[in-house]
Amino acid sequence: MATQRLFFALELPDALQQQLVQWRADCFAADAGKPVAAANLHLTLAFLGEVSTETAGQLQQLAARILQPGFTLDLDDAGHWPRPGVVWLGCQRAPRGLLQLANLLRAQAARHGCAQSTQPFHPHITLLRHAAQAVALPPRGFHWRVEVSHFALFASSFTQGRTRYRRLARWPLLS
Ligand code: 2AM
Repeated sequence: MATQRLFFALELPDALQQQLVQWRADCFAADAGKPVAAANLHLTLAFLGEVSTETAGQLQQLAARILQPGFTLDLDDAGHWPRPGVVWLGCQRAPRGLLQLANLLRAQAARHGCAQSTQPFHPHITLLRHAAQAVALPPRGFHWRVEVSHFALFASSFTQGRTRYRRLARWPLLS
């Protein structure tokens, strides 16, 4: 049966992706980790893994029925998780709307057989991968504000040594 590797996520505006890439280049050592391409910077809400076309269709139908408010993301926190080797950008205080949306999508995914991490959800944008050694983080004081009005479903593929994300569908949040 055909499967695709899927995840629900928040997109970032193109201009913000460019700003983050510039900030990352200014603030992190060149050997700190492997930079995520600008177009791939996103915030995952729920990772589904390899999913059949049928399950993907069911989860898309449920996503289309979600009535959740939009919210404001304040990106003002950064950290390093040595074990997965991830340097991330996140929020000191995650908005309630973000947590509600992610919890709902994660619960629907779990009910459709997509195993969810037992770790608490920590919203983040991965900036660098393969960052296993200690990383000097930029001092607090950075801040980007994002008005979130949509969420989306992405397919992930790895071809010719590159990770690509393709948006399959996008749904509005309530204004
Ligand atoms: P990460 O950036 O912290 O690695 C696509 O792989 C997206 O799904 C990434 O944002 C990734 O988060 C997230 N994700 C969550 N759980 C995952 C898993 N078990 N395997 C791969 N990606 C996962």
